[in-house]
Amino acid sequence: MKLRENEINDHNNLLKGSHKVRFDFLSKLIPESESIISKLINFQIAIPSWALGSGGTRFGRFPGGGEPRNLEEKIEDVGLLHKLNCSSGAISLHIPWDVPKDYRAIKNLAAEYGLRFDAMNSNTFQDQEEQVESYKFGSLQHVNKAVRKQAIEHNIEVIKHGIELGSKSLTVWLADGSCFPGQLNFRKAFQNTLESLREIYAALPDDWKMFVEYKAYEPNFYSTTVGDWGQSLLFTSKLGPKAYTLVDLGHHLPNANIEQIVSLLLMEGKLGGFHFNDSKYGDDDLTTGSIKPYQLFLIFNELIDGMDERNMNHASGLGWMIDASHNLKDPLEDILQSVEAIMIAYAQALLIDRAALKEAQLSNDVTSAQEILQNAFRTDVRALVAEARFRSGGALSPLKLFREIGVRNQLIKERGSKTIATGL
Ligand code: AOS
Ligand code: ZN
Ligand code: ZN
Ligand code: ZN
Repeated sequence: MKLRENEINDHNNLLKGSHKVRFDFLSKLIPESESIISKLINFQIAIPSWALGSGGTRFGRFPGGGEPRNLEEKIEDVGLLHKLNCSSGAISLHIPWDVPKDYRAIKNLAAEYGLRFDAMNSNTFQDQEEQVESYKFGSLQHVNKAVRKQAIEHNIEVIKHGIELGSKSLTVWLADGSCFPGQLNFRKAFQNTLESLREIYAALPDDWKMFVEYKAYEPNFYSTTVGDWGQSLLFTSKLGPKAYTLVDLGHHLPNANIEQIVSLLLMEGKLGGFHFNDSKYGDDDLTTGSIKPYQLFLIFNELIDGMDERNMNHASGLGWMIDASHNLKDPLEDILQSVEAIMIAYAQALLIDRAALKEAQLSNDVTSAQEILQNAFRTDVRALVAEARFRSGGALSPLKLFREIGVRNQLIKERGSKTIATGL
């Protein structure tokens, strides 16, 4: 579905008055508001193709209807989100769920919506129908060379699709690991994985990056071969300068200090990017910022601190992606909320008085350091984020407009109520 000509304008005209009151107040409080707005305008977040439909739990799936039935409709959905918030200008594809039939047509369609292709994702965590070897006991780590070869070839295939579409990176997430002590020789599993990754790395074009995503557990519950940032960093360091570690916020053991991990990876020049989401217990893939907004803010604090003058947009080479799965909410509404939460955290982190924070750190003034961070975090910056969106031609309240015009009902009318997007 497409928005009608004046839909955003009409919506904005209704909200403009009250928005202006809040924005004027805020811009008086924040002298650097103009520079923050221009940074927000430039910041884009990639939407994963697999988050456009409802996910599921191990126990059930409750699709809401109108889900995209193919790659074209997925691009259409992200295009709609981007029209509404002007901050979702990229899509991250997954092979084999999103194999393009006609590269040129897909590229043109994405361009029409102002979308670029972020990291390509390979899938060696499931067996596909036509597949010869099984990944039941792992893929790149497998004891059997034939299985490893199949998984390597799949990844190279994914790179090829990505080259055709203009993507510049491959994300490798492995489900490899073991469920019971004794099942696996850890060192052999690591070495096999490294050797396999090396072959994939060798197929990367010069201007490409490989992101190695880590995850503490699940689907394997005893050991995971790329289980934490240490293991990922070990792989990416051995692989070379085109390999980076990817941080999915839900992939840590409980209470891990993710902002510290981010700061050190950045320091080492090995931070590849993010899969933004939120979690209470594990890889919950909940809406970004729905559980731990302060953590998200602290991550952005480290990013701004560590990236100095480097622009925090796609030109930085970092992958700013969402990885989510929705069991209850409308997936598109959920993504709008996630993008909003990321923009808010970024804007709040831009408010931090860095000179004062440095001063407090150097004088061991713990109380002031906390005050400085929390002053920024407790500032309601929503009017700044809305202003950035407004200036880019987006909706002052994307979620409100999404509901006002009944997007979901229109999608159900167009696509049917029983559609289930390919994905998790
Ligand atoms: C799995 O837990 C990882 O987060 C993956 O990044 C992602 O969910 C997957 O590649 C999508 O299928
Ligand atoms: Zn992920
Ligand atoms: Zn995950
Ligand atoms: Zn996740």
